[in-house]
Amino acid sequence: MEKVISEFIKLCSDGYALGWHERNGGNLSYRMKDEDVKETRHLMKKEGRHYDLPLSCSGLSGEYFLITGSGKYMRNVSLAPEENIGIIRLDDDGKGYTILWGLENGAKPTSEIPTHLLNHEVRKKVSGDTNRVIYHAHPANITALSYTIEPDAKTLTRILWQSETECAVVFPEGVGILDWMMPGSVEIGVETSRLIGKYRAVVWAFHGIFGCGDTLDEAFGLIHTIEKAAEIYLKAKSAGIIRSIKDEDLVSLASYFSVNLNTEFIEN
Ligand code: 2HA
Ligand code: ZN
Repeated sequence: MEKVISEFIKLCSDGYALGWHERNGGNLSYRMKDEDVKETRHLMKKEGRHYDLPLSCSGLSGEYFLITGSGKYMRNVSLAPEENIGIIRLDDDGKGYTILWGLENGAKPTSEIPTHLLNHEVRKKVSGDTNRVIYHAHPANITALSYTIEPDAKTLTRILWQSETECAVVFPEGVGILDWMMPGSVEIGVETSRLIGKYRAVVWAFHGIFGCGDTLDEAFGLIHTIEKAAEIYLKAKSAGIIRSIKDEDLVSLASYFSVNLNTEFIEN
């Protein structure tokens, strides 16, 4: 199996193993590098099925993506990659795409393709072309936590920073949160992409989380860290929290590890 495809499959299996992908929950996309396209070119059809998009992503025209399929189960990706994931190429005008490999038997890319593409478009720009991964998962703890707070990035970020010492270093910019919206819609994609320019992870209240990264490891590690912190918070909260990491400790951590802490979320 081509390296880029096997790394993509590994993330799908890892997320499933952690319980983040019940049924067809969650989805993943990877914006391919030239070398990835070269490595997989022999698998691609000259002409494939073409579909129009419900939006226009001119910032991604001509880009190739590895992407999970709509209605497909993450647990099945490693068993039959060509049925559950695929390679698509965005049209030169960014208004449609062609399936060049995989997604066999008439399958289509994930229903969350609006959010994936709009997020890629924003992250490609703000990262200076280094961001390649957009990942959506349904981890239980971060989703449960979204029932306990108002949908406010400062409230959410402070809880997470205080719940595990590494958090302020792993996501010093904080974590965004969107109130409930219709999944799969262009509107939720537009709103998520507005936040993902500032935060690399955005919680969808009562649903799950979107995260991004330059590499599959980075995107997965980010979600994993957030989910672990949410788990610790919920456990500590049910046991009874009597003290926590201080704001001055968060500031010292950021300085020690040379990261740019979002001081809007620091209290004093
Ligand atoms: O792919 O996770 O948000 C199923 C979903 C929709
Ligand atoms: Zn979802």
